[in-house]
Formats: sequence, C-alpha cells, structure tokens
Amino acid sequence: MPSACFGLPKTKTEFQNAREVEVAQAAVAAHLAHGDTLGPCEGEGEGEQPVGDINLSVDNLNYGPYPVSGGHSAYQSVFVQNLGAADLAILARFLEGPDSSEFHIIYDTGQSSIAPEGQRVISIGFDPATEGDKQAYLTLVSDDPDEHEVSVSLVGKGIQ
Ligand SMILES: [Ca+2]
Repeated sequence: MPSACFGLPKTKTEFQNAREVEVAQAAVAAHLAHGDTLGPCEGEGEGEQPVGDINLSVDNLNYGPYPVSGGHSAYQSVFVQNLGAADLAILARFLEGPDSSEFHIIYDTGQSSIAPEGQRVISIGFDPATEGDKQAYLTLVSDDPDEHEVSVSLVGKGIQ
C-alpha cells in the first residue's frame, strides 16, 4: 500500500535551471523510494468527496382560485432531484405555514435515498376550508451539505 501520492513539483518547462531539475528529480526519487505513487491522487480534480446535491423542479406551486366546496383541486407535482455524484438522503418532509392544513400530499414516491440523477415525486392538492388567500410550504430536509432545508411555496385562494 503506497503511503501517499504526489505530483511533480513543476511542469518541465517551468524549471529555471539544471539545479532545479536535479532537486525535483531527487524529490521524485525520494517519494518512489517510499513506495509513493506518482500521479494524481484518487479523487483529485474533483476537489472533494462526492456529495448529494438537492434540486427542486419548481420554487412555487400556484393553485389559483378554487371553490371551498370543491374537494381537492387537481394536484401539482414537485420533482426532488439529486444533481450530485453521491446518494442524497431525504431525512424529513413536511407541510408547514399558516394554511398548511389546506394543502395535502396526494402522492409521494417516498424514497429516503435518491441516487445520482434520480428523483422523488411529490404531488400536492389544494383543498381550501375557507375563503381567502392561502399560503403554505413543502419543506424537505436532506443531507445536502449546503442546502440542509429547501422549500416550495404553495399558494392558492379559497372562493365560494
Ligand atoms: Ca447543494
């Protein structure tokens, strides 16, 4: 098992003189003597470990005006996508906000882990209990390192 990996200190054209070349060759020889591997380190170029990267297909869903006595509206869907190179864990999913009881999750493919290039589909219907403007959020919690929580805004209006 090599103890480390390493690259050449400079590209060949960057060496200023024979002395620098000699020093560089000695450094390479010392690495090789240790059993190190010459060349890019594993994962180098990626910069870091692969991670999941959450993306929502929409920022908001607008159900428009809908009758209070109409039952559920036609549903609308959010595609929760993984644009990263590693699996994305979905840790929680909830409806929140002032009128969250008037929006309902009708359908959810439900994966707790989304593979790279995969997606989870969540479909929501609007069922206003009273007249007026309604607002809620669908929030997803994941292990995306820079977007722990993401939300879709849900709006609609209850009418007679
Ligand atoms: Ca991200």
